[in-house]
Amino acid sequence: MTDLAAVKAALRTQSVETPSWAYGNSGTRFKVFTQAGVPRSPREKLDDAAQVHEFTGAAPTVALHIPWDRVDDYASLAAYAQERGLRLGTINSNTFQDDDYRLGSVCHPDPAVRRKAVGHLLECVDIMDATGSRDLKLWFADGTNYPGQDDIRARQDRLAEALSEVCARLGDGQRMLLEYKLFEPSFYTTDVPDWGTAYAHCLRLGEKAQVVVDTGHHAPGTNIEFIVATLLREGKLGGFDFNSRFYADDDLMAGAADPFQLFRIMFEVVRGGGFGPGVAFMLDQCHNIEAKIPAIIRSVMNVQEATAKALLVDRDALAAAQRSGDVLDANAVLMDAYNTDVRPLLAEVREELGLDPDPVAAYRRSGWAMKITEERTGGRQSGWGA
Ligand code: LRH
Ligand code: MN
Ligand code: MN
Repeated sequence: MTDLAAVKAALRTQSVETPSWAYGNSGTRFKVFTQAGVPRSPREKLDDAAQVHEFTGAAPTVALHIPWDRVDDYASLAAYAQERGLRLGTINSNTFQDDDYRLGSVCHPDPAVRRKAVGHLLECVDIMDATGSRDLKLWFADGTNYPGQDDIRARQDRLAEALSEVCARLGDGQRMLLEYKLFEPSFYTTDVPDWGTAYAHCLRLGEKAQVVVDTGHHAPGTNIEFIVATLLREGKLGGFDFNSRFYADDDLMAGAADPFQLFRIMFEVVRGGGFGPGVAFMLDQCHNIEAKIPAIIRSVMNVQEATAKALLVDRDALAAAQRSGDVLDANAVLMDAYNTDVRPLLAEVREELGLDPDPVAAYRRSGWAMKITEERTGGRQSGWGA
């Protein structure tokens, strides 16, 4: 039997970080569709993020991407966030939108380019000091397009050197989250293509370095929950970039393409003791054709629904079925939880927190969409294709 009060208590503690870039215009490499009322500055992105938090009660932090969210005074941006009931969250570095990085950034064959890239990463740590952020999230577009283009192994050595310099700069309580991605924008080799490579680097770097799993960064059919279970077992799962994919790195709403996969991932998180402050739940997605703020609210709710189902799994019954080798029963215990309609439970949790049980409807009624459409003109791109 699952203890419903404990499930509700756990759900009340869950928070999902939203990415600043999800509030801006974005698109594919074919077209960016601009929308009316999108933010023109980091402060306006925070205004929108505050709406997501107001209606979900579960999105108190906002991830920044540097230089997309570059400002003169990060402490005052943090104060602005705080006035809106938010905190600035993970700082995401960007070493992929500069002409100098054609052949890579921290893995580039030229030490001068590597120095520039490391300089940017160190600047990101300075920003963390000013914003009070705990996590630095590193994703590298580094790789090669053609066999023989560069020395695969030397590139790993350069990467290790850069990471250890940045790791050494981290203060107490700060962490480095290393993100992997199968391919793209490089097509032949990618310098951090998979969890094994990220894990190997993080293991050498020590306690402050953890792996981040972006759910859109795997080959089709990859068993992501196995990766999650393994990383948790090794104490190396730092967090998630949640989003959905059908084909490549689609960055669709979390839980939209495959809610069952999100449930299986969340079950391994719960099972592996990862439901706590050590594992960051973040969204990393873009909204190219749908309205952005309600899509982000929906994504937060999708993560909550997957979590609620994971928490509802009758772990004693599951263990008993597993012990007795009853394959069908064991599977049925898991499926019972997955097939439970948790929406009424989450509505109750929201009402107990003084929130509207239906965050999307409440947002729509609020008039915020109309207000920003009237007040904001000339909205910015998220950074993608900028
Ligand atoms: C790369 C990525 C990484 C970036 C973000 C904008 O595909 O997932 O996390 O920082 O997208
Ligand atoms: Mn990501
Ligand atoms: Mn991605």
